[in-house]
Amino acid sequence: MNELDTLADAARASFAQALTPSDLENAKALYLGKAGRITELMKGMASLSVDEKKTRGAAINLAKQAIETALTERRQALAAAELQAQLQAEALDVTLPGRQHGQGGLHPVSLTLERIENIFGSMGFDVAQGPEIETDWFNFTALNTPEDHPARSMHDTFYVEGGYLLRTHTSPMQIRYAVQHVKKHRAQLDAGQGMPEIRVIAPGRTYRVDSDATHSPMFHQCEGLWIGENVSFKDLKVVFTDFCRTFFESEDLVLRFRPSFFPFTEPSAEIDIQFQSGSLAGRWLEVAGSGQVHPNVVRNMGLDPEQFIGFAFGMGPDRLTMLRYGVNDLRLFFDGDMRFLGQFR
Ligand code: 2NL
Repeated sequence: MNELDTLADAARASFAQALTPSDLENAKALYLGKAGRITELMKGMASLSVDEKKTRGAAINLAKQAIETALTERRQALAAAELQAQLQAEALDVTLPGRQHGQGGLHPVSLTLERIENIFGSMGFDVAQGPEIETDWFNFTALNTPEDHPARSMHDTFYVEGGYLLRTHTSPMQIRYAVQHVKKHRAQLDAGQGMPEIRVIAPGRTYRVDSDATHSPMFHQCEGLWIGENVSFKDLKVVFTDFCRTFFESEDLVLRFRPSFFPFTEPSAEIDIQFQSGSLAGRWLEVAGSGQVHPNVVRNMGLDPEQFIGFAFGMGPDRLTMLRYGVNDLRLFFDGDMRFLGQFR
């Protein structure tokens, strides 16, 4: 083997040893660079005759071409290996199951509120929503609740900075709604033309200092109010009976109005229901408080209690949800455990 073949072999061997493109470029410089072996051999031809230069030059060129071919092949091999490694690293298993986007759903209490709103909506009730941080006036005073009433104590009500409190029921929103309604029809009222009836429900979050299996410091309430010139307890019975039978999808559901007391109504009644079939059959279950709106409260709405009369009721959507779905611990609704909450859709 002549020295040029040996040189080409050596180049091939050193290219083969290069494992990265930059190693390969360093190896190339040794053979094909400005100060490389081929250049050196070319320079060595200076003292040769013209004929000798021809043969020697051709031989060196052959060796150079062989080295260049080896270089190109090695470059391609390294690039292919690099691509292969990258493909391997970024391999996708197209047979893996896709990521599931779980279907969302409404909270069970939201489902109940939606049902309540739809049922009362179909009976001509507006739905009013408003502040959860209230003033003493709207939460207590306007509702005929005396200064020394236990509900106003710090043991029952959360007070916040600035003399405000967290509403303990949604009735303040009904007072706000009634006041707006009356303001809107003031001129009509003053002209002795009356006004459209007030028919509204106020669903939403309410707060009390209380926490056990059946009480949560945050709970829901839905109050209802119907005020007009000729609205009676009979209307309350019809409306609430209709509501309960539709809500519980039970036409033979029986209601009982049991005398009670609330500062904002007189007379007042607790409303109990009794299922005639199913696991709850035969038991009286308390579902709401109600009554004829107290004259002082009618006055605080800006109306004359001699002319306007009506009824109000208040119920707990959390408890209605427990009854409807047979849940026995209220806290399950507010713990945020998806294994529980995911069962309602
Ligand atoms: C209960 C008791 C009740 C009312 C709420 C009310 C609202 C206005 C005027 C008069 Cl604006 N009354 N609300 C009346 C009677 C009872 O709720 O036990 N709720 C769960």
